[in-house]
Amino acid sequence: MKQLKTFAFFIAVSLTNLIFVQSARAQLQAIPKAEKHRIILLTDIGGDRDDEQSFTRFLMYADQYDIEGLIATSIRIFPKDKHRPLDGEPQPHYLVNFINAYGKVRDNLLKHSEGWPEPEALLAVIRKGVKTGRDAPFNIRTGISGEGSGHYPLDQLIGDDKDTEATELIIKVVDRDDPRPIWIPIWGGSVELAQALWRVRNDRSEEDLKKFISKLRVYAWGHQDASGLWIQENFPDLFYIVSTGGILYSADPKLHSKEWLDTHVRFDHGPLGALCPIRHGELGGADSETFLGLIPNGLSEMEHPDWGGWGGRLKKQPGSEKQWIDVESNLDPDNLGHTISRWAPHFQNDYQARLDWCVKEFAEANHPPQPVLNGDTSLDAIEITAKPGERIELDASGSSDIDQDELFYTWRFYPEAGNYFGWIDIENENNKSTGFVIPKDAAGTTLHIVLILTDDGSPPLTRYRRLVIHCASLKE
Ligand SMILES: [Ca+2]
Ligand SMILES: [Ca+2]
Repeated sequence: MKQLKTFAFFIAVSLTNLIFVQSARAQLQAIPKAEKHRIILLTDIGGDRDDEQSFTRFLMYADQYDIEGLIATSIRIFPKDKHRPLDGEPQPHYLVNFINAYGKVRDNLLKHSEGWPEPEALLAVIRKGVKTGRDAPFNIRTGISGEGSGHYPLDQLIGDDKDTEATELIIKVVDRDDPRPIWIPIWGGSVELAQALWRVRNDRSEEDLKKFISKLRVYAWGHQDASGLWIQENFPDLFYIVSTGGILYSADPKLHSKEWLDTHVRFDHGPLGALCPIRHGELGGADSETFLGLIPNGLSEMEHPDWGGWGGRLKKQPGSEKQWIDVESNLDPDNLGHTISRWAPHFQNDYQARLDWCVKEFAEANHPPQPVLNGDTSLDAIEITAKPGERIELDASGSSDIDQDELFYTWRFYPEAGNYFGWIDIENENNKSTGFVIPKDAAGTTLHIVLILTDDGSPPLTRYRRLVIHCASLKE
């Protein structure tokens, strides 16, 4: 009887624990599937350590988007680098190694948020691209090769008998019955995308090609072989960003030093962080700009590359409605990437917290706050129309933090994202609720106001909300 009682007690305690764990789980933050961005990544990982640094960060946000393809593309041939293969062969085993390390920390990540994919699901979408012979000086901004070929001639890479497992995956994923577009961050060359587009244009009607293209959103770090320019010339209606910034370009060097990387990523943060290499003595991560904007944070709206956010701020290529380039590229070529690195204190803290999630319990780590804008709890931008002279109310009541941290509010006019050239004075910009009056001379312009919500956890974490105000012209 005593044994039975003990057993009953054990069952009761176990059930209580189970219920407690489940209710704690139910509160964990999760991005609804319909709001996640779909991604096929093209990376020349194995050729440049930047891709390994960026892939570490990419996996640390695997709960924030749907990864539907991971394509290892041709590495660049560096004749002087004795540590790397020299023939340009793609290196998919790097992807495997990083995903296996991710698999070892996934159980702990699941204590902090929901939606982390099984490592097997990621391994299943790895594909190998084609060797392109990238070896010569190449103008990453214009896509025009310098001396030498820069790659094998394009007709040796694109055409009727050039399909690969990688190009077939791209087509299959785009054809999938899912209304969401597919984002394609490109960290090296783009031949696999070019061949997929060639195949669809060759085999399908003009209407079906249009439909296919309308689902794609490309964000390339530079033109790293001749196929990028070929794609832009042959498919001018394709949404295509080319940027050559760096995410930490103008950031405080302390945020990307070897010491930062060693302290917050490489040591004592589990096997995935331990795989992240040092590059040129620090954390680079230029390729990371191609996906930072896809992390839902209330600021970035990558369907509007000119709005600015963690993915940078871009402008339309002159003469194009669909192709985007860096804002500063013609004005100040030395300051590329500032539109991203202005947010570096926020996204570096965010990355640091996620590395903590690999090894710490929920109560020992920080988690981002959840902002509310004028009663709206989503992370979407709110767009309204208002008249000059009208008062706009700004209210972050209901904003919360899953760790019960104290919250700090900053309301900021974001002039670069709109087209009003005056200034907006927001009253008491650090109050939870405030407002401002639309100036008379803002008639016909668009204003962007951003709520920056930061908690007092360690490290402090930030989320945002954006209010876009279309000011009516005075005649209306
Ligand atoms: Ca790369
Ligand atoms: Ca928090």
